[in-house]
Amino acid sequence: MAVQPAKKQRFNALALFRNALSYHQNWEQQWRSPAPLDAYDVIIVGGGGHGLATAYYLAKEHGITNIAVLEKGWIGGGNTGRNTTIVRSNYLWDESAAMYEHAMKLWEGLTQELNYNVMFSQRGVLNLAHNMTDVRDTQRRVNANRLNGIDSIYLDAKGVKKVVPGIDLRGGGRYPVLGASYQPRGGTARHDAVAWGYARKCDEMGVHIIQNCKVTGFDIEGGVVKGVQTTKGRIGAKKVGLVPAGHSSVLASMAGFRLPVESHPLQALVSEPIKPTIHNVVMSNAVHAYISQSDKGELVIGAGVDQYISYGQRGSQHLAEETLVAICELFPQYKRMKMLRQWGGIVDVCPDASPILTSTPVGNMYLNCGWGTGGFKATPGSGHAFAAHIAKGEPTALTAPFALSRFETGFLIDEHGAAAVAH
Ligand code: FAD
Ligand code: PYC
Repeated sequence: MAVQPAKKQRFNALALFRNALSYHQNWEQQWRSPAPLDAYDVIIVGGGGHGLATAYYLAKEHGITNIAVLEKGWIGGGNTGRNTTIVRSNYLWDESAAMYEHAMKLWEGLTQELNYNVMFSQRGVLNLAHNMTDVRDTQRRVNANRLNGIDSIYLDAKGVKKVVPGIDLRGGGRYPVLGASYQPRGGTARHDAVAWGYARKCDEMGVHIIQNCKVTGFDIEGGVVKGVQTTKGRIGAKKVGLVPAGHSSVLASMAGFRLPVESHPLQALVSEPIKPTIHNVVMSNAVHAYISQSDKGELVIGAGVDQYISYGQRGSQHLAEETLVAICELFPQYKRMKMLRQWGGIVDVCPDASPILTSTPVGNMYLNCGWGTGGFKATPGSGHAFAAHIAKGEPTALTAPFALSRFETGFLIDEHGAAAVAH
């Protein structure tokens, strides 16, 4: 089928009508599927949100358009399409606040930037506190957020009830709600639209998106990367950016270095759809559960990570059960709801629960990984910052604190508290 440049695609009512009558047979592709060239200026490995965003900002802000994004499956089919879409920037340390708030500001204009509705919904995110230690930790984090100009508020129990009327503050006796951090600008976005929006813009600027193309090795000469081996053959590259989420240690090992990451399954579930009942995102680290409601009406519920290491994209049954029991203690009205679907993704977690954005021991090879349970919210900021790092060939103010060397120097950025998902 002839491939149209995505640039020509414009929304108009007539096109909608015509496509409806033709049963969508003539819909133009949003991005092309080109055969790989012999070589590119930059190859990005991993066609998730972070990889596509990196390619987009490389093209848009650094004028590098001779780029291929290589994806072993289909774009957005990894954690981008498996996450529970929570976006917030209320992290403890200055380095993280800078990165996640940078992302938040980009989220706030992303639909316009991409001309693609990513359904960013700033419905507010609460992180509950269930005991005095939680309360003190939460207040400390709220204070740190405010010093960084982030819209974080501490709510006492009455304040929580006002924002989330459906919550049972007794928490079934096990998890009484004493307070919460509240970020009104936090919320949710449509995860796969983020991948599609970036992909369409990348295509418009000439970036090649190559799906079903697994990277199986690297050509390294004199300590400098020269190309990648793939299931579609060898492809040369001046620079390579690795953005493989749950497979970062696999790719690092192909390139001959080791990472301090562990790969864990993380699961989520959705219920049958119901009318709107919960209007914000409620998370509890202590309970190991969080909940929001999708625009389709499904309750979107997530758990903590499975403690074992695995590449199986599914979560274990006992965690799902514990999570649902805890959710029903906080929201007893959901006890008779039926769950429709359950799935998992593999998250690469660093010892300090912060990501790695770094140059690597291999020349011209760069790595962006380790976002663990919380990278979706960072997608635009991570792509933007990583693109600048790759273009300049050296750390930027945003990426420097997240270098691999921090595990040697000890300058860790401990965000286990703010991660808000047990791991
Ligand atoms: P991915 O979309 O996984 O992209 C990486 C891509 O690399 C994949 O498509 C993969 O196929 C590809 N790849 C890997 N190896 C190769 C290779 N050898 N060759 C070619 N391609 C390769 N974060 C939040 O902020 N909020 C949330 O609410 C949230 N909920 C989550 C819920 C679940 C159940 C899970 C699993 C994760 C959740 N996360 C959340 C985390 C978030 O999804 C990830 O941190 C983020 O999506 C990672 O982004 P990515 O785009 O890099 O990943
Ligand atoms: O980091 O906010 C988060 C998150 C929510 C669900 C999974 N991760």
